Amino acid sequence: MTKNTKESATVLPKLSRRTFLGAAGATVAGAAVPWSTLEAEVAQLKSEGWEARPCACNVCGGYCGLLAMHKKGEPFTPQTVKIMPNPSHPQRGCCARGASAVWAWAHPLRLKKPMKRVGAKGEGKFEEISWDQALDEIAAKVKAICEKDGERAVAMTSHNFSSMQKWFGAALGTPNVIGHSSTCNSASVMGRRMVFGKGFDSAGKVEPDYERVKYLLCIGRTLNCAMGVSSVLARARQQGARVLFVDPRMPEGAFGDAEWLPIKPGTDSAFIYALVNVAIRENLVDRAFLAKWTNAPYLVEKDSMKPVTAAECCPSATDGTAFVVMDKTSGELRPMGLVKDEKGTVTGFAQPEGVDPDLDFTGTVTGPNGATLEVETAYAVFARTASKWTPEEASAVTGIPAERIATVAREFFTLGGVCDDGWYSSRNGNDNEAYQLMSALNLFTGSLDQKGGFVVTQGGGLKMPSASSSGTKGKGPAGQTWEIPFGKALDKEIYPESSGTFSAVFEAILHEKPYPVRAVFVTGSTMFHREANSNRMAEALRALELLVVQDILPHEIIDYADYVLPSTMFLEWHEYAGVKWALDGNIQLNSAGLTPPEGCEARHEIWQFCEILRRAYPDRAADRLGYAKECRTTEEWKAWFDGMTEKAWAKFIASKNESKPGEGDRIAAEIAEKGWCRTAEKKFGVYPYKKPFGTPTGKPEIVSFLCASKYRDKGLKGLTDFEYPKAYTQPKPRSDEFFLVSGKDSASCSGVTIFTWPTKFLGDRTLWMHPVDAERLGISTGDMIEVTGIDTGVKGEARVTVTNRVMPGSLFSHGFSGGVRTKNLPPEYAWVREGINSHWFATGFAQPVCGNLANNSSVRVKRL
Ligand SMILES: Nc1nc2c(c(=O)[nH]1)N[C@H]1C(S)=C(S)[C@@H](COP(=O)(O)OP(=O)(O)OC[C@H]3O[C@@H](n4cnc5c(=O)[nH]c(N)nc54)[C@H](O)[C@@H]3O)O[C@H]1N2
Ligand SMILES: Nc1nc2c(c(=O)[nH]1)N[C@H]1C(S)=C(S)[C@@H](COP(=O)(O)OP(=O)(O)OC[C@H]3O[C@@H](n4cnc5c(=O)[nH]c(N)nc54)[C@H](O)[C@@H]3O)O[C@H]1N2
Ligand code: SF4
Ligand SMILES: [Mo]
Repeated sequence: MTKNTKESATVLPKLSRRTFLGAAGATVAGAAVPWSTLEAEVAQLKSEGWEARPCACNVCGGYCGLLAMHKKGEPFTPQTVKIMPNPSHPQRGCCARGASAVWAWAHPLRLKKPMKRVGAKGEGKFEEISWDQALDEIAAKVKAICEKDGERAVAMTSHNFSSMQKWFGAALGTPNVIGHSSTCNSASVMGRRMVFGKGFDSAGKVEPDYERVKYLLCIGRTLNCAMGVSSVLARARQQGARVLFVDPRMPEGAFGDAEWLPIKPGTDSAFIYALVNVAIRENLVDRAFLAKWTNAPYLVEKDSMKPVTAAECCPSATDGTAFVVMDKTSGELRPMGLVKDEKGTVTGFAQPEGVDPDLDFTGTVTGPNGATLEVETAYAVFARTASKWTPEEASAVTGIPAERIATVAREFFTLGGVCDDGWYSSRNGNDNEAYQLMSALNLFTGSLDQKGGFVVTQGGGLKMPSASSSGTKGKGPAGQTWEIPFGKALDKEIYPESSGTFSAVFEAILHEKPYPVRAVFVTGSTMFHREANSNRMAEALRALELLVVQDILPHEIIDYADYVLPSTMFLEWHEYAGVKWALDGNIQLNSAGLTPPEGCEARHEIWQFCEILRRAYPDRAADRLGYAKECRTTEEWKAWFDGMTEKAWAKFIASKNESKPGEGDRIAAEIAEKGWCRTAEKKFGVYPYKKPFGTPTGKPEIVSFLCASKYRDKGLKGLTDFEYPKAYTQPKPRSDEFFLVSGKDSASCSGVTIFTWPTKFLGDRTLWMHPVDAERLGISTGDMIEVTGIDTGVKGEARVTVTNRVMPGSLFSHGFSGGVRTKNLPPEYAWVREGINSHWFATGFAQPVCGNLANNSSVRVKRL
């Protein structure tokens, strides 16, 4: 244990830029793995009688390409199965969690048999029961609940398994299959929706061109945890690309040649406005691009930002719904409309030739009936907001020195910067606005859909049999359709743009608002390490009539379950899928070929769902899913389910052959050979130049017309000035109060690996504190502190690591390390209880309109 010196208290780590890649940190260095050596290793193993089976890793849900090497003829054991990155794959899995998937598969704690709760809820006492008993009892309870309160009283949630849950939820007839997004990416989804529109808002749809980027700005985006992107980015770094992480803690990716800029939590908007402030003042923004290809010159009403339409001021326009610009050439207003096909789908732009839109117009326009409107351009709104945020003003809020902000702005704009549009974004309750700005920043540089810029990805174009729902329509694997009486999920009634706010279900359970929920199915989600405000969740779980958990390991959530169903994992599945993080469109095969280990009666989740539905409502299982009789054995199930998959695959291949002779055969051969295949090459320069985006204007928007038209009175404006987070009380600076922030690292910290040895030895269950704070409070590395939520009063204890990898005034904890309170655990796993779970202290605040949660909080600490 070392005492901190005054020097270490004030000096932040010095990071040299542009050193050799060899100096780059953890996973980014992973990218320096010589892939040819790996190819040679695979070839060598094959020559020794190993077979290479492709799989798509689902440990964090990224679907990176792996190879499961298996010694032919040997039973599957951790010794006879090696998990390796698939060397040729466009998104090669190269992180420690993927590699440890076999440990999770054969884990001593792997759930082996169905279990029924015998103790009190939360007590973690169970008896093992047969599959028949579990499925019959669950089916009977589901039926009773549906008869009493309707199908919508059954809700479901998961991390990555919504498509599995729809086999039950949609077929049963509940709209309440509600995912995890509000604790993960719903603010970044909403940010993209505001700027690029629907269809361009999911993770991976618009991306930095990581392979060619010259200057990448990552604001609260660590990359090194996420999805093999870092191995692609490493190629750009080898060419001298600069990477800058703006984060209250220094992520692993910022080792080596990248830079770290510590920022006070919740102040990202002020930082981004300041970058634009400098760029506008120094004439660095691409005004020509903004004027031609964004909604920047479009007129909006002053104050409300409501978009002005042709009907209001362009009497000659044929389309009254068109938006309006001031044409500099003619000095007149001109309509900017859209071309739509018979179905109403936007296919292009309808705007007069030769218009030169004025970016800066502000003034009064007169409507057909003589009424006048005070208007300005969207650009004027943005520029005015940004004008307040001089580097000095932003510095006072963000804690970043003003001169650094100015330098970053200049570098970003002159070196062809791209701002990552982010992913995990559930932090401070002002995140929608910050993520809107992260995407919008890329419009000011004009790099949209250009090589090395911010681009639209291609997509693989594969559809497999599934059950799904859209509005009030359910759809089955063979095209069956049915009515779902309540089309809208309950979170959407409260948060209209939600992409999954499960905390709304807690309210429905506890207060029957907007209506009661009595049963919940949790498929593969730790819940307690996912959802902010653990006490509120525990209270809701206790109030349920039925909680069913389908998992592979005994997480804290199972302690509250009435039934626990041992489930399969990706190494045991057979499926075709897309590749998430690549510019080209690709398809891959996930088929490691493993079966559950000896003594484990795990069954496929969709089988479990089909069986519960068949036992409760045999007609719905038969009519909607084509599941008329029980697939009793795993073999029968595989014949039915995998058979359906293979039939759909054969149809896909045939259709490809039909559209281009030989194309389907090429795809089939490449999948068989290497486990993945490119189906569409990325074409640059398409959006918005040749095809419109999904926004109201069809162009990327610097002021969101969706929000300005629909949500300005509901809490989300077209553009929002920086506001301090409402989710928690601001901690007092230089006191015993802190922001508590969290995130991930590359070695561990996903719920899947919580109980594995790498997490025991590499997982960090301490709280990071900056040396200046530690010195003021007399705390040293290894000391135990008490942590109290300022807004929740909840208490916890953790050891401290004193490090200047976190900024003064903030504490950092790893999201999935520590604070696991599962009762049902042998003593040798007691280490998982060490430390805190940051969700204990969080308020559970959800943003209006998109329902994004704040996982950050503020806490008070005391040395014990
Ligand atoms: N090891 C590991 N890797 C994973 C996962 C995992 O569980 N474990 N999960 C996967 C999933 S589901 C996701 S969504 C991706 C997410 O991957 P990323 O989107 O790259 O995000 P995180 O790694 O969560 O990092 C979030 C960062 O935000 C910082 N932060 C917190 N508050 C603020 C703030 O107010 N402002 C700023 N600027 N920064 C802030 C945190 O310190 C943290 O470093 O990772 C994936 N990869
Ligand atoms: N403090 C803090 N909280 C966070 C985050 C953070 O950075 N900090 N990150 C947030 C983010 S981005 C996300 S996405 C959420 C994720 O939080 P979770 O939804 O909990 O997701 P995972 O951590 O992936 O946990 C996966 C769960 O599925 C189980 N499982 C694994 N494979 C299978 C399978 O094949 N079948 C079944 N049935 N079960 C399986 C695992 O045992 C585990 O219980 O957490 C959020 N919470
Ligand atoms: S980043 Fe790691 S854990 Fe996530 S999918 Fe890729 S290999 Fe698996
Ligand atoms: Mo996530």
